[in-house]
Amino acid sequence: MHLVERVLTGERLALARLLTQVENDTPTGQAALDELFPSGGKAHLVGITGAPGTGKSSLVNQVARLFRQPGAGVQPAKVAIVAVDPSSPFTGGALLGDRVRMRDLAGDPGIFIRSMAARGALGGLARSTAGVVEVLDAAGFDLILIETVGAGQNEVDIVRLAHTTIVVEAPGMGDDIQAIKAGLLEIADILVINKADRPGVENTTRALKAMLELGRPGRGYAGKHTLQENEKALDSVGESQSGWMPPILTSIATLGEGAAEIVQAIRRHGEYLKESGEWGLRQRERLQNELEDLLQAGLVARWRSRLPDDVFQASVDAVVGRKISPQQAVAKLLNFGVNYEVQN
Ligand SMILES: Nc1nc2c(ncn2[C@@H]2O[C@H](COP(=O)(O)OP(=O)(O)OP(=O)(O)O)[C@@H](O)[C@H]2O)c(=O)[nH]1
Ligand SMILES: [Mg+2]
Repeated sequence: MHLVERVLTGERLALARLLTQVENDTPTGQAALDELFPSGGKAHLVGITGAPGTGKSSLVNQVARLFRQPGAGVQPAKVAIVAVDPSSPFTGGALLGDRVRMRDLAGDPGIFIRSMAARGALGGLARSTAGVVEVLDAAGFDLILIETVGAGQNEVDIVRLAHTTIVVEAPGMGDDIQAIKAGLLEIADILVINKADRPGVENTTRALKAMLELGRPGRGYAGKHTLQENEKALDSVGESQSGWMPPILTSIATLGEGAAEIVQAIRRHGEYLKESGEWGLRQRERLQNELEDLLQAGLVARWRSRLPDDVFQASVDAVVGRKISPQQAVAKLLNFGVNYEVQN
């Protein structure tokens, strides 16, 4: 049977093989993405990010486990975990740790774990992660947890994939809260202070609240960061303009404490997105960005392939010789493209 069909029937080995093709951006992978695309767009994509070692993997493990427990008559969700390793020197070893920690989930046929490795140019990782997530979505996973270290633009791009973004902090940052990337806080839908068994939880909570209120003034966030307070606000979705207020939750991932509240918050946020129409908006924005990126890359590649290299090099020479500015060179080259098109 064809690889894509085998993936759609839930064959794990076929899925793993296909993900490798997609990750490596092979023709097989590209064709499969085209074929699978109509089957996607159903999964709840949840990004988990935060500084190295804050307990993201431990939390992902707990959350996945809870989603797999059958609720009252409800079929447990099929969960995929994508661990993105930005291959920085200090996370190199952590990936191995993740595998060991997640091993207890591995026997469950409703859970699929995939580690991604950084490859190629910047943006490449975000793109291949998007492809991998697209395949998992089409393959019928209801919940896709994407773990990435919140370190830079590349990670923010990965997080942009998600419907729901969880930012994980650990206490002890206290007053030194600037250590948290303000950009990460802005994209947080749910904040988790993990390692709540350590001192300094109150300080961190206070600092996070202050930062959230600074970043989103006048939207009624003051003090309302418990899930219960959010529930009340959510009941009035549609009536009020207050929107979603990121709850600040605490957890001890190593003991599983607080995981149930995180699961509840993920579910509520998913409902909020759907009720408010933001789910569709986010989806549309993401696909539009993807379309624009691809269009740009495609146009440049096509145009460049038609431009004889000696013509390009002559322009480089002219710029290097300060005869014309880069701007003038580009104008000339673009014109050349037009003339070339007309002549041929
Ligand atoms: N004391 C305490 N330790 C924890 C808690 N959660 C995780 N840890 C420990 O913190 C270390 C890092 O946990 P991970 O889950 O690997 O953290 P991570 O954020 O995924 O780490 P990277 O992927 O390397 O960024 C491990 O030794 C965990 O056992 C917690 O709630 N309390
Ligand atoms: Mg990890």
